[in-house]
Amino acid sequence: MTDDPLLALRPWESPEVTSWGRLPMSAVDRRAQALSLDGDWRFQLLPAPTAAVGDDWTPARVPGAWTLQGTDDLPWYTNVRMPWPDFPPASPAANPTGVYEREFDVPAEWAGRRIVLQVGAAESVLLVHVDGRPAGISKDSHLAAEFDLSDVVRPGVSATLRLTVVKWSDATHIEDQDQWWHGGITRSVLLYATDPLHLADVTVRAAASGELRVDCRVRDAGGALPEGWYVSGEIDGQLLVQDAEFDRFNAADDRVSDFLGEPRMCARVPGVRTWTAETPELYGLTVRLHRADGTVADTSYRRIGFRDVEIVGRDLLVNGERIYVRGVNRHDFHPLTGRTVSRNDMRADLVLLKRFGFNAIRTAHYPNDPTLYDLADELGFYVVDEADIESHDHAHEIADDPRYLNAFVDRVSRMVLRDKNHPSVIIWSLGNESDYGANHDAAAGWLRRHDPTRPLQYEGAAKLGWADPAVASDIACPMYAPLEDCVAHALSGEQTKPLIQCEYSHAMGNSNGTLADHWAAIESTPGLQGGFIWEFWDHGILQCVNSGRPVGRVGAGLYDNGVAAPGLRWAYGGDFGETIHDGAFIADGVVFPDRTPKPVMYEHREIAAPVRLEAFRHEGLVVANHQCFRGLDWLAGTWELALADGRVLTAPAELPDLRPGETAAVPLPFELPADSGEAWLTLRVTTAGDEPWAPHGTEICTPQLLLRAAPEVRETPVSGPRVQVDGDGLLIHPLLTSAPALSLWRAPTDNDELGGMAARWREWGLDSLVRKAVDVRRDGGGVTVLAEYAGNAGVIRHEQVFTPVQGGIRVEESVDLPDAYADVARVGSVFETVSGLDLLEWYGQGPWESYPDRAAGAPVGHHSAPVDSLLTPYLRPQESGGRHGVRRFRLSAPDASGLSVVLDRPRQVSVTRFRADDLAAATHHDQLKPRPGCVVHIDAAHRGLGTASCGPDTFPSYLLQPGTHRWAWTLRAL
Ligand code: IPT
Repeated sequence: MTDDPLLALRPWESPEVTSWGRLPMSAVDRRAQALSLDGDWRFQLLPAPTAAVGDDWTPARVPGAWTLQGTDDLPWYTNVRMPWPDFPPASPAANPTGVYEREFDVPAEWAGRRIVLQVGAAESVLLVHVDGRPAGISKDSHLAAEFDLSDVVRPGVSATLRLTVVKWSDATHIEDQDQWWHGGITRSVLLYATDPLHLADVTVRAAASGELRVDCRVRDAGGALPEGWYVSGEIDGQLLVQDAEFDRFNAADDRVSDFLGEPRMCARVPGVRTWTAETPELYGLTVRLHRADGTVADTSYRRIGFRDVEIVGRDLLVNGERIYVRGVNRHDFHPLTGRTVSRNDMRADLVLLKRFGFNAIRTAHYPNDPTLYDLADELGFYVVDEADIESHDHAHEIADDPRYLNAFVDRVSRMVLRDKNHPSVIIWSLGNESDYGANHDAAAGWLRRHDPTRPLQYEGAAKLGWADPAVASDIACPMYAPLEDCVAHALSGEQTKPLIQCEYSHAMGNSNGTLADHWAAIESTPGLQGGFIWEFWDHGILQCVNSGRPVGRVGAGLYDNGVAAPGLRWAYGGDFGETIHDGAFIADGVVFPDRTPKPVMYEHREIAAPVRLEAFRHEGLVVANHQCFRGLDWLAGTWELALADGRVLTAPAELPDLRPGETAAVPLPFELPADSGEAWLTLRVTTAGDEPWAPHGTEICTPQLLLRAAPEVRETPVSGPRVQVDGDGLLIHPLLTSAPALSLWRAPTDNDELGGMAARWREWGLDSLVRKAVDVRRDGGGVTVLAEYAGNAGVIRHEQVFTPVQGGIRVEESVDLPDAYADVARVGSVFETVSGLDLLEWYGQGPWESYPDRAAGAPVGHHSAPVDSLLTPYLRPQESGGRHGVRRFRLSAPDASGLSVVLDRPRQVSVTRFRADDLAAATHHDQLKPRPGCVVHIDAAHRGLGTASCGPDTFPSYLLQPGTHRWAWTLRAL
């Protein structure tokens, strides 16, 4: 038994206890007036909350996770499964408990003031003691907890603060999000003082009309409010007026007591500049609370935005306009510090997202760091703010469990109270993956009453019926719904709510196939308004390979461009010795753990392009403004004409003056040179001036049009020199170390593995086909080779015809794929080159990686890159580095020797240092050993990527059919 009353309550196994001694959440931001208690604290990790605290202290960083700071309690990754078997509300007896202690000085000038401690976030139960006396309890791991310490500290005297953080609890069952499990105090700890007479809360309603309403909640620490206090306010210099009608109404209402500390102020801002994600116009609002003598007792300052959000019919409107939601799901994440993220890092996240065309964030799956919302207001993002409720593993039991009712309402209401004044927040979310029950309806009831100005959504409710008016979701917000179901719903005549997928296009590994198809449908189907890609980050934790421990502390130069330095690697599930875990499912973001964009980011950037190009008959173009609120004046353009013969012509572009949604015809900027073959026109669009998120000259998009198609590539056979093959009919060539052979396999992507395709390919033996030459025939200088590959679902016949052509060898290939091999990874040739060929130059799509169903963001042009840079280092090695639509390429050494390949038509090509087997055998990049030569794949056809690791596979049009495939290419020495 313990004599500590907080421990005696055993709050880690009492879902009804959400807090004790905690102040109500408030939107008044005290960060600017606070003393920081961040830094190194005394720390010890106990095996259980009831274990005795000893004398053995080590320093621990606050804010931070102890799981990343050298303790033996390491990060642990599970998705849906709880890391332990206990049934809610129980938690395991072995329960790491961090005890943090430090002294702090209470300034002498705080005498007579109200002194408040704020703990930014603690996982998952926080117990507060000051000088050994209990001061409070809090749960709700991703929102701040405040405690009034006025009665327990003495100004001018120092005090000892102990924060005890219990890692596992009843609350863990509703914090079962798909992320690493950590323990610690993950956001800042602050101390501030106010006058006893203070602004307990300020609620702002600022409409696009310029109407402003500010509701204040005034309280006095002593209880009764003193005589004669009043409030005043101003917005960018304009004074607010107290709403006399509101006061009169309240005074006449006998339900309102004499204690009326709730004044309302109003203003009308003429010619208001409205807030949207495209035009994030902010105004400074100051609210002052005065004593009777006019002196100021308390002040609240915040930036606000004037905007409306409403649902009309099945459209979500911002300021009366239908918007597109180009969203991403975002966790608070950092590869060194876990869920502790600095302002600079959050800003960098948002700047990157803006530059790649995103305009919306879902704070998956808990309220993100408060600074994120300030930055979203400032840089312009629509935010779906999500409450910290995910009971995934025990969803059904908990949704109706009255013991958790309090926690549901607590978490939703505290989020709303904190974030209600942010213009960026346009939708509230009740949480994620928690089934649907009475606890949700209770929280929704509170929310609708408290904030009728925003819609709410909840996927678990919406899935009971996308059009059902009775469920707690104003948005049809499915996750990973097949596109055809979304389109069918929009066309059904039954749709009543905007359809915006809360998660779609799962970015695990080499993924996000069909993103462009989704957006083609969204932009052409009334009722579809977008969605949130899953997700922003790959949650790789930087790990020392030798010690197996996380690096943990921020230091320069540890990682770069998606690849960890030698001796380090990006850890995923299982790498910290977790007994149960979900492996690389934690690495499913559009950026690497160091925020390097994956190729899908360029795909997204183009899909979201604010300026588009269309062909206009034969003599002109149509330029279109695809924004909702802005003209094109913030953009500049350059025309670029890429000709197949290698020439690139440029000319400055004059962007037409277009309002949102308008189009204009413009003349062709170039006369097409005769005889230059295929011709592509690109409009390179950059920022004309400095944007808060992009300096002048930042590339925004590169819309492209084909002006003239390519003539067919023809080669004329010549006599001699004879093509050389060995006894097995394998090509002998001085530049090749391995002759061109049939390839039907790729190192499985995460989608291939989790979607079941890879297992099928292995079953068919496609990963280890053995070649047998059955016929080698000479015909003049050429050779025809027929080979058979004995797969487990039938023999595959492959023919190669080698013909001498001017300066090289023409290779014509065909393969007959029996019907049993429906849906293989690729059909093509693979060969390997001598070492030293380190530069790839190609004419085709690029410069970044592209695949058949993810090729909208890689313009056709003349590209080059070092071979060593071509593989994309997805955390778990897999097929990557492919380039789509390649017409020809050269591989060269520094002395300009090397080889060139001309393809019969645009093909998928990849050049890396790795065989498919090498990639498939490795679990992490530090295990890969680059081969000295190049491994070259030329694919007649390559399967789309899809998103089957979570969600739909690629579309049938991107699958490979059985039957005969033919392709041809010409190999020359340079
Ligand atoms: C869905 C989750 O909401 C999200 O947190 C993440 O796990 C994502 O999938 C996949 O990475 S839930 C899934 C079981 C549909």
